[in-house]
Amino acid sequence: MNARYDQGFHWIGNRWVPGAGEHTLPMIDPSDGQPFAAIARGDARDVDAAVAAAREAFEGEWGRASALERGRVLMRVAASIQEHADELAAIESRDCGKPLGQARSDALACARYFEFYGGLADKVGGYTIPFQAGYTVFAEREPHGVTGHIVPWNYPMQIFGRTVAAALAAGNACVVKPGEDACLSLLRVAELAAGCGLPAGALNLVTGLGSEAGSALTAHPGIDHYSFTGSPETGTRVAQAAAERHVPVTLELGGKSPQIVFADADLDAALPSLVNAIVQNAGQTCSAGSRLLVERSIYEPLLARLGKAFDAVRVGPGAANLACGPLIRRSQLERVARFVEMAESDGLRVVGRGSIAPDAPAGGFYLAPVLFADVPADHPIAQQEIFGPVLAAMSFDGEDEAVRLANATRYGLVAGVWTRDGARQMRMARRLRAGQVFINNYGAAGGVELPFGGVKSSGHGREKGIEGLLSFTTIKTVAVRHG
Ligand code: TXE
Repeated sequence: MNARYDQGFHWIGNRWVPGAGEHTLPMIDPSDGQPFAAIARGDARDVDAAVAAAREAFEGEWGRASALERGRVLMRVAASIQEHADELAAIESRDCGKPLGQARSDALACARYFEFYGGLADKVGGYTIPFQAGYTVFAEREPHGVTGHIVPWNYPMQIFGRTVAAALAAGNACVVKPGEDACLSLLRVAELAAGCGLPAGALNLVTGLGSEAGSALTAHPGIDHYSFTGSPETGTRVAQAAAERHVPVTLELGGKSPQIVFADADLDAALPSLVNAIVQNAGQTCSAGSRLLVERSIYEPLLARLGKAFDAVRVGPGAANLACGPLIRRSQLERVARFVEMAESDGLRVVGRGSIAPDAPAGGFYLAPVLFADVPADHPIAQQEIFGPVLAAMSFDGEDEAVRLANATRYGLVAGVWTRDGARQMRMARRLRAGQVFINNYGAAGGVELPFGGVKSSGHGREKGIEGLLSFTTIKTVAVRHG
């Protein structure tokens, strides 16, 4: 069969499989609003087939593979993704609208996850436990079995890499429901993985809508663990469905992350990072630095510099590789535009605004990045995850107020602190309620090795780093009485 990743097929048991329902969904290019490819519109029957294939792999060749063998396969997958980075970047850039350079970084990050977890596969073990005389007791790490992965559209390759590579390294077989707005790169990566010797059924992708394929996956009795990245509302539904069967869930639900700048900070170092943290991927980043808290004595001078930097941001099609691309879909553009209009009609001060390149196609989902100043802490643009290039700035006096403002949202994913004062760095790190705190940097260049996840409505459980692999294992205690 001459089927390919962009022609409306699922990937099940290392084969392109048409959807049981014979329906497809058009893929829309965010840069011009035009359909350019199709994915299968999966339903419960497709999910059934994928779970059955995964179960067979888990009980068969993949489940029996040694940790060393699993690691070697994943390392080959990493090399293959790296070799195909340009091709994958082109797919991802068109699918998501992200600038080509960002898409290439995402492909390399995906490769790095496979490399990291491939290397880790045979290095994470259990332990023995001192117990009563005549016993030997050990705790062994086991895979959950068949893991369900619900991946969004904003960073398909990165989020797929960080959950799927970790799950496979731990010995699970995976069923992935990627985001319906952007998922073509993942179908291609799955095909590449098969070419690297990943056995049939170890990795399956069922495409389609969240309300159809997604909810069929969360209701399926054959799934032993879920990882979900997306909105808190959908995360709640996923967790509720999993709770019906007492299946563990890892949830990464986004944020409203603060960047906190003290008067003693190295502003030359901070400035590009403050802009990039909200403009990257058009602000559609779970860890976007979407709130800016600035110590009062440098508030106006810093805003003046930032305003100029925002003014200089150009927005255009992914292929043009400007600083900022379009938003993912028309409804997301409308949602972000509503926040901007609300802030403007509430009289919030605009300090800087980028511009859309004059030759950007008319049908694309473009929005110029904008910096608002003097935003009240309880304003919706300071509280809600906008998921667009909108930065809300406010001033503070002293550490206590900075901490209070920083912690005053429902989220707690990431926080950034800019200060030269070492003791303050440590105090702030302790007091901020977030899963990651970055001091004098933001995001640590992706940080494949660094445990990542949230507190409060940002979710629970950890991905990335060694913790990410542990999330895909469970402990079995074996007590041997030998006298
Ligand atoms: O998210 P959803 P949407 C946030 C961001 C954004 C908002 C809405 O604020 O503006 O969410 O985006 C699948 N059962 N984030 O609507 O619905 C869906 O198909 C099972 C933050 O795209 O959470 C997709 O694969 N699955 C975020 C995934 O869930 C379901 C990334 C995410 O979709 C489902 C994305 C269901 N009933 C959005 N309904 C982050 N943390 O980075 C949907 N899905």
